Amino acid sequence: MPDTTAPMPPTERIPFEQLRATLARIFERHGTSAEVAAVLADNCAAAERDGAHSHGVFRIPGYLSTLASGWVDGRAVPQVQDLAPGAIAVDARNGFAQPAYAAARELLIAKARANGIALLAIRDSHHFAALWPDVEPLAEQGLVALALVNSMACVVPHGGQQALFGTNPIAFAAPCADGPPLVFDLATSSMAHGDVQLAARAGRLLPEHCGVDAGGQPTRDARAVLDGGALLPFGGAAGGHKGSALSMMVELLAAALTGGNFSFGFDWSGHPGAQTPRTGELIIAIDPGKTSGQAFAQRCSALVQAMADAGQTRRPGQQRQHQRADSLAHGVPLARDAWRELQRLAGHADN
Ligand code: NDP
Ligand code: PYC
Repeated sequence: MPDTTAPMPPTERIPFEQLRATLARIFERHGTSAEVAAVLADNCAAAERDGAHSHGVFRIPGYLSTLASGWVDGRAVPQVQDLAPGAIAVDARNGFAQPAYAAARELLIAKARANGIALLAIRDSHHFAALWPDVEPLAEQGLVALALVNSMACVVPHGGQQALFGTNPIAFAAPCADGPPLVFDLATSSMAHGDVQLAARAGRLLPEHCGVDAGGQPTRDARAVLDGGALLPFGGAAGGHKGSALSMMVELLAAALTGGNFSFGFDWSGHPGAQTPRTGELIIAIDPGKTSGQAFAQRCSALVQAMADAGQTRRPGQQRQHQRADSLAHGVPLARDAWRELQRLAGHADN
């Protein structure tokens, strides 16, 4: 919960394209190829534009320390394998997941349209970002899409004593008539790890039932969760078994099915500064036209209307859409110091 009594730091409004170009320059200056830099910059700038702060520019130091540690290959060239009419595999070769996805996205779309459904299994990849950018563009092209990625062992399975699962998000997107796609994107843990870091930085207490300290005792202290403690699956005291089951499913689909590591299955201790999990990602694309014709997007719209009629005043993805419109109209809001630091990292001479 934001501390509304704390003074707000001075902010600036940065044109989206300027932010994107600055981030691309930062990535390239710190060890990625130009191609990888462009993909990561698009992703990170889009998260900041949409107000997805846990995976916007806040992540830049983590990307850079990981690149400097040699844990990830910022120049990796992904290898795409066309496995079957409905299946593609990509070996990211210890590179980032998004360039691996970009290398196979058009093939995934073509296969989904030809067969009604297709899956893309990415292995040996690092995903350090929000997941909705992986599905929203597919829904904008009329496809239903689901993406799952596992991360690093920091979540205790329901009833367990030690961290095993990642924060393991699931993102879903569906085309919706007369509006943007319907999108949700959520960690299967009580909170995203990034939000715990943001809470620790701001000195904010976590909500109840989010985490435990190094001794396994419930705590609301974000620092205690980060320093040897762990998160719990989402669902709270009464429903933690449900979040835990979904997280288990993500481990199986994003790692076991793709050939990637489980969240507990990699050892980065030889790379001090490494922060990006080396795991896997699964993306499933479905052409609703094969089963429901054009009716799907209309049905989606009808469902959204029925939810509003039932009193749901905010649908998933709506806050991001609002923030996106504001950022595109007025510039992306960034704390002045953060923007200066990004310019310094980009090597811009006048800063
Ligand atoms: P949130 O809990 O902030 O949001 C989850 C979803 O619920 C969003 O689609 C959001 O829409 C929607 N939502 C939020 N509040 C409401 C509400 N009151 N009514 C209706 N819908 C609502 O997300 P998380 O903290 O779980 O995850 C944050 C990000 O972290 C995600 O993008 C996720 O992909 C990323 N992540 C990445 C990981 C990785 O390994 N790469 C690991 C874990 C998380 P809206 O977008 O409009 O707010
Ligand atoms: O916020 O939980 C998270 C996360 C893990 C990896 C990237 N983001």
